[in-house]
Amino acid sequence: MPTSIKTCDIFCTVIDNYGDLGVCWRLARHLHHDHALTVRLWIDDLISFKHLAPALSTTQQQQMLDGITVMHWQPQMADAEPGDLIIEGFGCELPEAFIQAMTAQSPHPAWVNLEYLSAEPWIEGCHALPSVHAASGLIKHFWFPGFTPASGGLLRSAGELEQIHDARRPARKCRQVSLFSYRQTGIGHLLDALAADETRTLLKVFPGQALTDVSNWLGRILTIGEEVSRGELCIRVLPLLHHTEYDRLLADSDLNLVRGEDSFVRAQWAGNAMLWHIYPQEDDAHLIKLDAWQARVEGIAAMADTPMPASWGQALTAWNHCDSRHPESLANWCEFLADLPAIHLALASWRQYLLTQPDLATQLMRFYADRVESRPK
Ligand code: TRH
Repeated sequence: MPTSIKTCDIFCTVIDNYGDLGVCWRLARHLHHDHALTVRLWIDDLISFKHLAPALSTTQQQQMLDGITVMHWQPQMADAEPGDLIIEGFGCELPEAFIQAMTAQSPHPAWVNLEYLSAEPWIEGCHALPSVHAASGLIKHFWFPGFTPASGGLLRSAGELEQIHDARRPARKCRQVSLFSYRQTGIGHLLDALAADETRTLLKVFPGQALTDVSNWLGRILTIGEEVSRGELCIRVLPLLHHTEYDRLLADSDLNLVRGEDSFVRAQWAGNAMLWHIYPQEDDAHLIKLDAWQARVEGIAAMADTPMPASWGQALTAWNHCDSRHPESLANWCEFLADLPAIHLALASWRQYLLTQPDLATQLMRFYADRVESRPK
């Protein structure tokens, strides 16, 4: 292990959607801007990446973006000297030649496998466990991001929190809602409630499955830039924004409907009312993760004397069960909308609790600093 960590390689493959990419891109920036590391980010799909970072060129093998060296990771990768810290995003499997180069290096680089975020208690027992890589004999550690001090933490940077703070606007008459979700067959119930509500709502929807669902409800296909009203609901289609702009939009909304992993975490830092559409897994494994997170939020909100209204849990259930056994009518959307101020307070307490814990990049740097310092000299 190096005596101190100055350089880092992050590897990421894009399977579907933007989450893995979004998390790795954010982590790269935090390690560079907050911890002064020189970071190389290896991405196999620059076309997807360009949706989140419009300044990116999709044809260059190597380019600088926001202080990070972005490498197009192709099957035949050029020889590269490994950095001090190697992060394998979500078990993406490092190239054989790169592992050989790590083995040849003295001392060996620190090697981390970044896992998916979960609120389940078992991750605390697995977080930071070492494992010996069979072929090379190198040690790698499993890093489990989470919501408790015994987990690997959440991605957060002081700069991002400042931007969120600056993006908040004083109370307005028109409610602002952002929508970024997976397929939602039950979304019509929420849209009906918003259209019939006393308060006017501006719903900002992003391209993808959510836009298809909203278009189905309207009975016409919407395209980027369009704006349509039904009753008190005005729907505006936005293009995908780059990370900073998206974070600001979440901070400036009264309700964020988010999904996956990275937008889910960003909405928690925004601290406004939110619902999470969790990435659906086979055998409903995701519902256990959903329940674990809900229980943690409700527990902290109750302890802080800002109890979470029952309508939030009901809406969360309906939002995530709309294709299976549970009927969408489980949610009383009118009650949910009326409860938004109390839901906001409960989530503000949850945010406060999360802020007491060190962020993921800081924890990662401390973990290796402690290990290096405690080695026999
Ligand atoms: O795209 P996702 O559905 O990603 C998912 C999850 O990460 C899931 O855990 C993983 O297994 C699966 O991918 C493969 O949702 P997520 O995680 O919110 O990622 C979206 C990224 O897009 C996030 O970094 C925020 C970003 N984004 C923007 O930058 N601008 C935008 O306008 C929007 C709507 C999103």
